[in-house]
Amino acid sequence: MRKRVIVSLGAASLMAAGIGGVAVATAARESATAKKTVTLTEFKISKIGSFSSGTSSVTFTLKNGGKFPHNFVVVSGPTKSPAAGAIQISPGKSKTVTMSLKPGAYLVTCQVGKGYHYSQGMVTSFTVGTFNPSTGTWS
Ligand SMILES: [Cu+2]
Repeated sequence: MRKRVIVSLGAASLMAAGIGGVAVATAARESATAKKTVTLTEFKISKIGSFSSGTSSVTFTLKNGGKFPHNFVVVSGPTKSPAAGAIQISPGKSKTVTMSLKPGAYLVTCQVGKGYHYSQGMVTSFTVGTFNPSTGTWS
């Protein structure tokens, strides 16, 4: 802890002295952390968009602009174990599939391109059954 403080002060001192290399390194480190404000309302999450390559972290400012509690869940993609298996459909083709699904809410994505398709908007959801807010269960 003490060492970090010393290093930090050292970098600040070098920047104050006008040593460009240190300033560039500091700028690169700053650009790797993106910031985004996201507003959640009934029933929408504002567009998040994309972060430039080299972004190593994102600081989200989450605003609930609605009347109900909301939360924010980031599911990384592509998932390795989809809830109901990935079904590949070739261009111009169709498939019929029957899935056993328990009552609940499901997120549906197209994971082609290691998540690229869903990053472009191939994301939707559906529900099975009815949610009972007083018990917090689906049936
Ligand atoms: Cu797709």
